[in-house]
Amino acid sequence: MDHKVTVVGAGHVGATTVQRIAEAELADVAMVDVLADMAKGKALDMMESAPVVGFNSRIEGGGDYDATAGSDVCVVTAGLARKPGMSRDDLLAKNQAIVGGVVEELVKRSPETILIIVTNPLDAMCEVARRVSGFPRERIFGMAGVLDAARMRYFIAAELAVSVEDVDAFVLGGHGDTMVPLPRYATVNGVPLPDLLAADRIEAINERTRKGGGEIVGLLKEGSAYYAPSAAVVDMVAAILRDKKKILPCAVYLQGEYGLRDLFVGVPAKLGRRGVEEVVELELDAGEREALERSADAVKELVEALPS
Ligand code: TXD
Repeated sequence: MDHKVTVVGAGHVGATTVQRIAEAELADVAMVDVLADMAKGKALDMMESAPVVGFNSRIEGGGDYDATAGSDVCVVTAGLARKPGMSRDDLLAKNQAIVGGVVEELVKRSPETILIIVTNPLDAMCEVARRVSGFPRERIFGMAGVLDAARMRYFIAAELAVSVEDVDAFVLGGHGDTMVPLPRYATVNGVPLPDLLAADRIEAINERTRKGGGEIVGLLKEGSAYYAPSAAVVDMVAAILRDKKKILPCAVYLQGEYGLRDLFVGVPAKLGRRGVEEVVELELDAGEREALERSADAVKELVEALPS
């Protein structure tokens, strides 16, 4: 393959991401986990599916970071997942140590890579990775908005009984209960959502979107969502490797956009071969702006809780 992607964490999100990348023949993949044999076993199992599924990507699994050298993109999913009743924020300290250590190993071997952070609490883990890597914001950002928007798109499509392919939506802000669904910018085949659905139904969709992660956690009992999260990661990886210039909501280190500075917050970003090539500033009304500021405050609080 022309490209190489590393995925750290061979758990639910990581392994499913690797499977999706390989099956789409986007790149060869190195899959690393502290549980080295588990990563090796999953990689071998996936390679044994290749003759049947018909893909030529190579997958190498294990615990050794040398296999990650020269990666175009590195995806960090290593960490602990939420358990029922546990907030994303409870994960802060534990995952800070894990993500910091992982990023250090990755950037040593792939100094030019693009880092996509997935581990929760997402926005704070992006900051941990930024500090450790010293990367410019073009090459370090987080996955959350594509997932949150995908959930919103699905809920809209189900409510209106239309194809998911016809539905677009944006969700801004931090990846937590304060995220900001933007129904004004949601469309069904170009028609704005508020023209199609009553305000109380829209608010119900917003609320279900905000609580989308928790809904899955509550049902699974153990672990958290991974099919939609891995699909969202692969959307971003494909946009980068194929230089699509696709506009996707990502957690980006803002430098004055949306009136926010030195903070990772979910905003629409143009993804291409250089990573985040542009931050797209949507016009927000007073209520949306206030919600985004509240969400940014929640991220700031978490980041300030990080021991430096
Ligand atoms: O929208 C989003 N950003 C998210 C985030 C959507 C879904 C999941 N989200 C978060 O991703 C979740 O809250 C977790 O923090 C991560 C990974 O979730 P996943 O469901 O994949 O968790 P698993 O199955 O427990 O997998 C984590 C793996 C597991 O195999 C551990 O052995 C490994 O991480 N792990 C490590 N690998 C390498 N190095 C270190 N230090 C390490 N520590 C744990």
